[in-house]
This record gives sequence, structure tokens and C-alpha cells, in this order.
Amino acid sequence: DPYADDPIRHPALKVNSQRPFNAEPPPELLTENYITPNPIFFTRNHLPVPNLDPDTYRLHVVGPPGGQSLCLSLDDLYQFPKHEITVTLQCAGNRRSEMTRFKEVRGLEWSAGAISTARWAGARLCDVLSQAGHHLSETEAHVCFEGLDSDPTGTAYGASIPLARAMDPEAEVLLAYEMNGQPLPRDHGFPVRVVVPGVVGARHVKWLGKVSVEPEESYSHWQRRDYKGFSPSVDWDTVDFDSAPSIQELPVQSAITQPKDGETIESGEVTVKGYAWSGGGRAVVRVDVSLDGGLTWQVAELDGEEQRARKAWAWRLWQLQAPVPAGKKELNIVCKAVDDSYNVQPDTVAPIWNLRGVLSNAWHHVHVHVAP
Ligand code: MTE
Ligand code: MO
Repeated sequence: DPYADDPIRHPALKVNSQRPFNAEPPPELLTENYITPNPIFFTRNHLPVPNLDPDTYRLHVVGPPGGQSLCLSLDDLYQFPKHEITVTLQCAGNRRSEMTRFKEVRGLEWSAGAISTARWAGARLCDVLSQAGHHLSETEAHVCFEGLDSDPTGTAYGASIPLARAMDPEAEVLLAYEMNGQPLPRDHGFPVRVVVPGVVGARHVKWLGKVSVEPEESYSHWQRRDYKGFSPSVDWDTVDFDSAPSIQELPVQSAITQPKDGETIESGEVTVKGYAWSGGGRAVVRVDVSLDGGLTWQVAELDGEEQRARKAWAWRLWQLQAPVPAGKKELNIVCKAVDDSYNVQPDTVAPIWNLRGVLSNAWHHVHVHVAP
């Protein structure tokens, strides 16, 4: 069993698959803290978790022709200036189960918990690439990452991001060795992972073994044959993966974490809580909440840390306290967020449904009963 050596996990996690391990925190725990505690941070593994020895660990950074390739130990990585930022990581499949309810898709049945936030610390990727002699001259080039996890044929997890993002100090792409002040937990990439603020989780390669600059995107299955969006009209017989760009920045997203779907709430007042986030460093400027399925709206209060303009890498938590409309036996609670480009979430799944169930960001609904 290649998974026999996987780490022990927190019992509160809702498991979507054991081998490989995929799990999300329950909604009420997800937004209890602005920073997600490491043991309940959602986990998305495609392969068994490698067991790496920090003393013999080496990161290979391929230099440009005529440049210098680097073979970095953990101590070598610690010599680069340490950079620490708060970043929200979201899987492209977050909220996929709502797409499934509309029409079948292929993928893990994530609820709204395939998203979490941590303080990440490590070396800036741009500093490491510069040391290896890379510059921003190679137009249209990509930085390819390879994990040290692999399938039985020896194929490793891999992904890539554009070189322009990797070399931009303002983009703050990290080779992270700390998560919330601790060494990375094994499930989250010990000892080193990539953190690409504002970008889909799939590019945050864990158990990082190799970094190279290439003329083309990574040839990995997960870069080329997965994590792409398609028209609702495309099915598995007609899909052409080369016709769509790989997902990088994610669209604006929000979800309700309290109350829970199906719950019975007291009449009087209701407290609605949730999270909101947008890709590419776009800040959340507003969250609207409806108690009547979207007929009327109220503006929620934004909590958590203020966001930096164009560098809003982390989510906002939000809440709304409102009177329960008199005489209602049931409430259809809805939320939707607006980012600072005035992007909004679509009202339903139908126009954004896709065969892989990614990019699921329609208005989030929670149905509750009101106690008599
Ligand atoms: N990196 C490696 N090496 N192997 C993986 O399976 N999964 C990716 C990404 N990096 C993956 C990986 C995906 S799809 C996501 S959403 C994030 O890691 C999840 O990170 P987390 O498990 O720390 O939440
Ligand atoms: Mo993912």
C-alpha cells in the first residue's frame, strides 16, 4: 500500500477520499478563525505523501544556458531573505458538489471547504531564480515545478506559472518552508512548497523537488489535461484540452458557513457568517446577503484583516445580523461577493457548469427552518 506511510489526520476533517487523501474542514470550523489552524487546513493530494528527510532534502533549480544550476539544502534556502505573507489557497474544485447537483461532473465532491488561509514564510521565488541567473528576458516563458510525490510509474505531480509572475517581486511568489510559524506539515508539502498568491491551488506545488524555466507550460497532466474551464456544451466526447488556457487566477468567490444547510434557527435574529475572496490579488469590496432567495439584499460587515490594493491575497470573513422576517417558516439565505474590479458571482450554476466541475462560484444558498 503506497499510502501506508501517510500522516495521521485531524478527526474533524470531512474526508472526500482516503487514498489519495482529500479532506475539508466543516463549515463551522472553517471560519472560526481568520487564519486556519494547520490541522484543519483543507488537504488536496493526488498521490501518496512522500516522507522526506530534511537533512538530505535538496531543491534543484535549473539555470539558464550559460547560467548556474543550484542544488539547495534547507539551510541554503534559509539564507535568502525570509518573506512572510497571509495567503488564501483555494482548490479549483471548491464547491464542485453544487455543480454535480445540477448535472453530473467528474471529480471529488467538495463542499464549500476546499479553501483555507495561512501565514506562509519562505524565500521569494524571484530571489532564487535571480541567483540561478534567470532574467525576465525570456518572453512567454514559464516556470515549471515538480513535486517529489509520484505515481507507481514514477510520474511526479507538476505544474507551472508564467515567468512574469514568478519574477515579479510584487507578486510575492514563495518557496515556503513555514506555515503559521511551524515547519510545513507533511500533508501541506514538507519541507518546501510553492505558494502563488491569488492563483489556483493546483499551482502551489508541494514537496517541491525541481524548478526550471521553460519555453512552454509544464507538460504535466495537471497543467494540460485538467484544471481548465469549458463551455457547458462541452462533454467528454468533444472536449479538447488544448483549446482552453490553464486556470491561473481564480474568479470572485464567497460562501455561507453559518447557519448550516438544513439547520433549524430560532425566530428573532439570525447571524449569517461566511468567507469571500477573489483571485489575482483583487480585494473584496462588498458581500451582499439575502434572506429571501435573492429578492432583497443586505450588506454584510467585513471582518478579518484589511486587504492591500492589488495584493489582497487573503480572504475576508464577513457576517450579518438581521431580524428573521416575521411569519417565515423557512429561509433561503444567499450570499454573493463583489471584488474591486466589480466582478460579481453568477446567480446560478447552469451557465458556468463544466464537465470537470471547476470554477464553481455561483451565489451560495443555505436553506434553514425557523423554529415555531
Ligand atoms: N503538489 C503536489 N506535489 N502534489 C499534489 O497532489 N495538489 C495541488 C497543490 N499542490 C498537489 C500539489 C492541489 S490541486 C491543490 S488544491 C493544493 O496543492 C492543495 O494544497 P493543500 O493540500 O496544502 O491544501
Ligand atoms: Mo486543487
